[in-house]
Amino acid sequence: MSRLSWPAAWTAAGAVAAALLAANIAAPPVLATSVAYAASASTGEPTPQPTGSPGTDTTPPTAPGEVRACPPPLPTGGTPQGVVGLCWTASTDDVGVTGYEVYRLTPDGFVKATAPTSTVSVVSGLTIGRTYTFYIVAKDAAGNTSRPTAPFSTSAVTGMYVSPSPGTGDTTPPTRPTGMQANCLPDFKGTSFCWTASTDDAGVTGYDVYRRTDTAWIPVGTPIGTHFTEGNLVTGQSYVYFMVAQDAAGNLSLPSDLVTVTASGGYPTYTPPPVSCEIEYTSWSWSGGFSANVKITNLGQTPMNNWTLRFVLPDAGQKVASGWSATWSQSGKDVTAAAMPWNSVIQGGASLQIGFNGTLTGANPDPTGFTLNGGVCIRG
Ligand SMILES: [Ca+2]
Ligand SMILES: [Ca+2]
Repeated sequence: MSRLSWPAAWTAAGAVAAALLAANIAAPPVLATSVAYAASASTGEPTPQPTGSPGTDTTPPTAPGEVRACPPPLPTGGTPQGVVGLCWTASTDDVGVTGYEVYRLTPDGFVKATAPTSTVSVVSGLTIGRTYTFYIVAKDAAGNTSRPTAPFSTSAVTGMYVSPSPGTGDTTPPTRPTGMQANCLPDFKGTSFCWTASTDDAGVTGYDVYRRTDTAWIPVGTPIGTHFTEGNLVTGQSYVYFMVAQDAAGNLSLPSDLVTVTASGGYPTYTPPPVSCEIEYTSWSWSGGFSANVKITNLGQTPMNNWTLRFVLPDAGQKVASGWSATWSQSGKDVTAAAMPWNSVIQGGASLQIGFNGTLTGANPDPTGFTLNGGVCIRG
């Protein structure tokens, strides 16, 4: 990242950046202890409760846009620590944006890293060269929180203050989870998705899955395998997730692509497979009577058992008198031909022929449609 990409604000805001860093140092550095993570994670969704007077402004700001890395100025002395500079496009609000909150992904979830009032932020206390993932929300005076940005990842660069020594041991994160596949477990009531396993030099210990809410990315599961499910959702509603892989040393991978999953209703009601059949209907008539041959073809791959053919004879004067190769019956204009014991199975791709003789009082139109075991057949 070129320093040319620093916002002009950095130059003017050098003192601000220093103050931000100082504030971050005065507070426990975000990498200080896992206890701090746990304490933050235990609060659940990391969105503070609204503090404004309710009922006045209930419209949240728009989500911040175009998050990018804005490396802060190089240190002028001392032992450097890792810092990340972030910039983004300002949110808008019906009343006014009062500030932003930057959340950093940790092995125990997202923790609030900074709460700047401008569209730049420095997150300090990081390890130089390691990649960190963030999201940002905007706030208004009434405490409304915008939707979170998509996860944004960038490497910590050399900053300006002394930091704790970098970690030792395994510092190589797992590879990024890929191959996100939504609704891969369709029988599950709720959402499901699958992915391709990450790899790691020491071993992937699991995954952390996050779901987007109106105001945050919240942790929703820590699967060990390569699929995730979540119940207690609104059937038919879409949910957006991403995930990271973790190793035993707490190294986090880059975030996966976002995956949008529609919550399913679970075990679907059984719907019989569509009947795949073709009918050739051939008839000839004479004064007061007619005959018809019906060729039934099973277009499917599997045998059709105990078939029943139904069709409608359009003219009220068309009456079935006698038939062959099926048990024939008629009710009004509705004609049914049921399988005989000896031809009750139509193998996949096979055909059989049935037929009948009838009486006429007028015209002899062909039936307009046929069903076989309830499924509509095509006309041959
Ligand atoms: Ca507002
Ligand atoms: Ca590793």
